[in-house]
Amino acid sequence: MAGTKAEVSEVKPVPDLVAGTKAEVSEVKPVPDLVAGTKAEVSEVKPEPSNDVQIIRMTADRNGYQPSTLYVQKGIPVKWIIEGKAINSCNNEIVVPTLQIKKKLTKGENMIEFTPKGGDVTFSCWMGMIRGVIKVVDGVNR
Ligand SMILES: [Cu+2]
Repeated sequence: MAGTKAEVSEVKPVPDLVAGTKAEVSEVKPVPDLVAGTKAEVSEVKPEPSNDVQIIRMTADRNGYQPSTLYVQKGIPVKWIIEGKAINSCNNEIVVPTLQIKKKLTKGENMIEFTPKGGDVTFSCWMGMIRGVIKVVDGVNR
């Protein structure tokens, strides 16, 4: 009956845990459920997804406008919230040529609303010293 090897397969070799040879084992992290309302502070760069509006946040402080590169999805209205953390003589007015906007910034939240039609939206302080760009992309789920 060739039954002599019945129990052999229960003895499994233990892989050597030689230092440095373990690879990729610990990289599998559980993906948190995206239950509505539980997402918090994930990224300042990508908009919070929504069917009818996308919100991007940026701060103005003594380092300039941060982040200086933001992403929005084409065709969906944007609420661009600029948190005035430290307003000074440099950052106190933002200029967005493609939107024909010049906006004085104040401490606290400032908001610019627009709908990206395609083409990146560059901006700067009124002096042109500190600069940034809103990249308009077809899809932000990257
Ligand atoms: Cu400036």
